[in-house]
Amino acid sequence: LLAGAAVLLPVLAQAGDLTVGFSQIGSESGWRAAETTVTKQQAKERGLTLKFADAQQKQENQIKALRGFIAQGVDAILLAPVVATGWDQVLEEARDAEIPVILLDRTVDAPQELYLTAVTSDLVHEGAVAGQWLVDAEAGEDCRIVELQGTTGSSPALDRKKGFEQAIADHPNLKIVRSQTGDFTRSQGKVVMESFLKAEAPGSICALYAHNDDMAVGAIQAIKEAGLQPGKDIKIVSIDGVPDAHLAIAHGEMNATIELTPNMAGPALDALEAYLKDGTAPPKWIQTESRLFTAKDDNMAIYEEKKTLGY
Ligand code: GZL
Repeated sequence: LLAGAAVLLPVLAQAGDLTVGFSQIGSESGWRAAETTVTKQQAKERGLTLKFADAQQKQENQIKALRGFIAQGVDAILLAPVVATGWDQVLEEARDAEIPVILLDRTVDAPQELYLTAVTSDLVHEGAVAGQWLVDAEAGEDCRIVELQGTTGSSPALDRKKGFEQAIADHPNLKIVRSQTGDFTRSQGKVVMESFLKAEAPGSICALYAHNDDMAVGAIQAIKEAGLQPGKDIKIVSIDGVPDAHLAIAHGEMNATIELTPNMAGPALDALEAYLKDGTAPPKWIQTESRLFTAKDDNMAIYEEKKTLGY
């Protein structure tokens, strides 16, 4: 019995002993809130101690949080980087302290050796799927598009724009006539959509491409207040697959969304535990899957199921 305990305890203790610092961007969108919920659940299930820091979407707060985690001597750091640049210095400090950093849902323009792995979707592909959906929906008809971009300088805003533009490049009937950041929030999505509607001749906007559902939901409000029918007068394609996007599609007020899983922490913590256990180095990119949802799907059933997941 004693021999058995001698073997089991160190393994159990190892999992239970781990302390992981998590620098989260904020709670700017329903998807972000779900990612936080799932990450806390994943840590709890694994017996990890998670130190959580909300940066209210400010990079300086994330850098401060990372320095705090380093000073505390955490075993590892999870970082959802609000923007892509400005991380080299603090990531070097983590490396010098031999604390592995794993990126969640966004990437950074820093040398790959400064982080263990990045767990993200293929953000360019998401933009391309959105663009291809509109190419198919318009089938050659002229369509003037407005675009609500995500947070300026963030990898999803850069890559989702790039993918969408690549997908429509060979279709001159599709043209982006206005493009501005709504910072991934409902409130800003509404404000910027109002400005688009005021700036453009009535009835001249054919479609909205929003880099996330929260901005699309805000824009839907603005479109209704302008006396137009979202999903019909203005087609709407977006990304995340939050419950309210499925509800809007079920009501005919939105046309398509590309699902982003909120569970980035599962693959991240699997890779971390393997690395800490026996030095197994994960690939620098662990890709999560994306899936297109349209009116053809049972959006009410998906809404009911997803709204229990902490969005
Ligand atoms: C994308 C992620 C984005 C979500 C938004 O990977 O970083 O951030 O699409 C969130 O909802 O604000």
